[in-house]
Amino acid sequence: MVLGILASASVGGWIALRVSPPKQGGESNRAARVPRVAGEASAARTKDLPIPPQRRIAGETLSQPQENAPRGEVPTVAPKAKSEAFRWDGRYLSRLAPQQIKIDGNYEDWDKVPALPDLAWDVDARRLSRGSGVVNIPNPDVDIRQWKFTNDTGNLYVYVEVAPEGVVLTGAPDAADGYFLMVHLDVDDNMDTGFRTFDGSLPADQMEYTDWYYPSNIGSDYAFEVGYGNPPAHAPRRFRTFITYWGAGEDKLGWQTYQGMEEIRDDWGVVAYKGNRLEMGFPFKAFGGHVRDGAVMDVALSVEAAGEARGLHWCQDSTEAIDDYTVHTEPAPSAPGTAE
Ligand SMILES: [Ca+2]
Ligand SMILES: [Ca+2]
Ligand SMILES: [Ca+2]
Ligand SMILES: [Ca+2]
Repeated sequence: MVLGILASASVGGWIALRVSPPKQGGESNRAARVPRVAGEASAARTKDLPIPPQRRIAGETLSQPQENAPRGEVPTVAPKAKSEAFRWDGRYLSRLAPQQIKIDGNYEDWDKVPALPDLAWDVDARRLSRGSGVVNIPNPDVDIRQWKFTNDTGNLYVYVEVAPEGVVLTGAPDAADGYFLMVHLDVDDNMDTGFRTFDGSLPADQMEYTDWYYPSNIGSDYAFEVGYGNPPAHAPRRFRTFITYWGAGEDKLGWQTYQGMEEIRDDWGVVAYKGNRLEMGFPFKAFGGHVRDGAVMDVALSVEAAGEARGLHWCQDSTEAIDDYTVHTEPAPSAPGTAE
């Protein structure tokens, strides 16, 4: 079985990419017009980058809240772990749904969804210094600056903007690099099921990646993703959308370490991207019935890359979490913006 993204005719510098229909029926023949970025990526190599001073955070400060994390206009609630500065109030955010989003590379349809900001130049390569703190890597392709999250009557949507000088999905679709953009979903609102996207307190045999997606701290049962790997760690090397699952099997939720990850569904998502911005959607039905009207979830975003296109190391940036996002497929009577 090979489901892939099939490149078709190039029209006026845009490549129309058709995402193969999902195997189990559902959304079919959805096509996203996805712009060519390979040329832009190679033009934005290291030599012209404004490199900020390297920033190191001592190991003991890892568990401290980042007091200066930008919160934006969405109300926040208290953090659930010391590593977090805050959590965005998902119930406020989800009252703005459903929204009408089209995955087409135009972003005006996101205007009514408030942005969730992220620190500038906070990309880290913790695996270079595991146990001794954060090593910051100035990779603008990975440096999330703001994101948005919403749903309509049958799909989850994310909008992502990295640093202005960055290129999202650097080098796609014929990547000489590795790049993954993942939206972590704690679909049962339970930290004890799924994979802890950040937990520095776990024992050593469970540590692999548990300090990687700092500061996000949710029990991620699924992630919906776009990306491509750099072999041999991630084979085959191809551009794809997919769903990662941490659970007991067959969409049953359970506790897993990162090593319990399975990539279970290819090409259910639709993505459009250009320059430093991206929008992506995945249907509820791709999540084993756990995402539906009324479902309460915690949500966080991570972007990671091998950094080879920049002459840098593998690094990641993650966001603070959205707390208790509640899927609404009908407009709330008192939703902001609906009252006249
Ligand atoms: Ca759009
Ligand atoms: Ca950032
Ligand atoms: Ca969970
Ligand atoms: Ca961050």
